[in-house]
Amino acid sequence: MSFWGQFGLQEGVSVLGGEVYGLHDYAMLILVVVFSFVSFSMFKVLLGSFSGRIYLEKQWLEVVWTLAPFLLLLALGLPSIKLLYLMDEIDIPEVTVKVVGHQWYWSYEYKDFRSSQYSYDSYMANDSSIEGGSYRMLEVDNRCVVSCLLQMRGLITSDDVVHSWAIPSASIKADGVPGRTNQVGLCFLYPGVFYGQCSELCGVNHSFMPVCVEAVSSKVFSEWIMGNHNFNVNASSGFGNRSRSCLVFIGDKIYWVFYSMFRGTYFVVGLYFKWWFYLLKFGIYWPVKLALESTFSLTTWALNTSYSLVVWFVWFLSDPVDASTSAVVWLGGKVFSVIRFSVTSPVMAFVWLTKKVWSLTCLVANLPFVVFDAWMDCMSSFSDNETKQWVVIQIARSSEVFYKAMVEYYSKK
Ligand SMILES: [Cu+2]
Repeated sequence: MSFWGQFGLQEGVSVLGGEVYGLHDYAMLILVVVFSFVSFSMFKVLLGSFSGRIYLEKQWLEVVWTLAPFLLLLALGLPSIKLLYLMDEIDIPEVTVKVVGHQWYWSYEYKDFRSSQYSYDSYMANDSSIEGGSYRMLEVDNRCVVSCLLQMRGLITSDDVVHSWAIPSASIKADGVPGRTNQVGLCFLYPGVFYGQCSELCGVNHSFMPVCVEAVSSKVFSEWIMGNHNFNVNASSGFGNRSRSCLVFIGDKIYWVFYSMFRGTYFVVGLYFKWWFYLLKFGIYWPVKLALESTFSLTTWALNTSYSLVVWFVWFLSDPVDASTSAVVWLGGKVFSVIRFSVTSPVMAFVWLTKKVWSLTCLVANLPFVVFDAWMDCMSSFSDNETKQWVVIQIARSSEVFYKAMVEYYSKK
């Protein structure tokens, strides 16, 4: 540990890594509070007089020291369990990379594409081959390439003994067991190179089989994967050896020109209408509506009240007796009108009072639920909604880029 930044976990670089990082901070917060309270109590007891004549029995104290640990355990346990299940859940992955542990290297296989495969071995890089900026004993000759912000899945298995594929910054640690497959989600938030090591004692060279993942954009990734695949296309599959006549080729070109023109016009017209729609909606409609609805009544009320107060204060300065008398009479009038209301129409007054009491009771009764609800809500995830929205949008965009590249590639075959 050379820097303060290495005191906690490594910063989360994947969707789940970020969540785990948040859970760690959240748990630490509770831990610090508990530790402070317990150490304070211990010092208090040790430095005290060792006599407890006052606290012989206290019901509310027993309730508190039963409920508080229960709530703390709930606060620690619930988000942790939720995250545990989330980490196991992998939504339909676009690409799968199979990770196979060997004594003592890793190999990566990409086999998601039709009749095609691509695999390679990844050995630790020699000290002599390491350039400035890379890490000794962590760098490899062939990195595992993944796409950032794309739903990817890692299937981890082993060829000989139990290994463990681990990348701490992405909160990934999955055992590679011979004859079994473990699955992890790989959804890195940004491009970069992320390091890890085999985390299961697997023999003499256990320390010398690092994990090195290079996350690239989905465009670069799709180009890389298409460029490297060894396509075993057979003639019957419909791909490949398709000869096209010149006429079909010209027809395709004409179709493409008309289609592009149509798409372009559609886009421009759509943009024009959208422009006016959003201008009217957010530029005129909403500001006017908000100004009229929420601020008008409040502003007039506040202005009226402050104006009358200022007038009264000026009056008070010039003629204190008169102003005070008038204020007392005004207040008396208010009180009198309340009394008169309850005396002349007791049923109405009773109904009004009951309504008020009922609504206040409801508010007080609902408060614990509201607080609990808000608490559960903030515990359920450690990244804010804007971040989540951004991630979802970026994943959708990356998937689109990836699919387009794939469709383009196959249409050329
Ligand atoms: Cu190993």
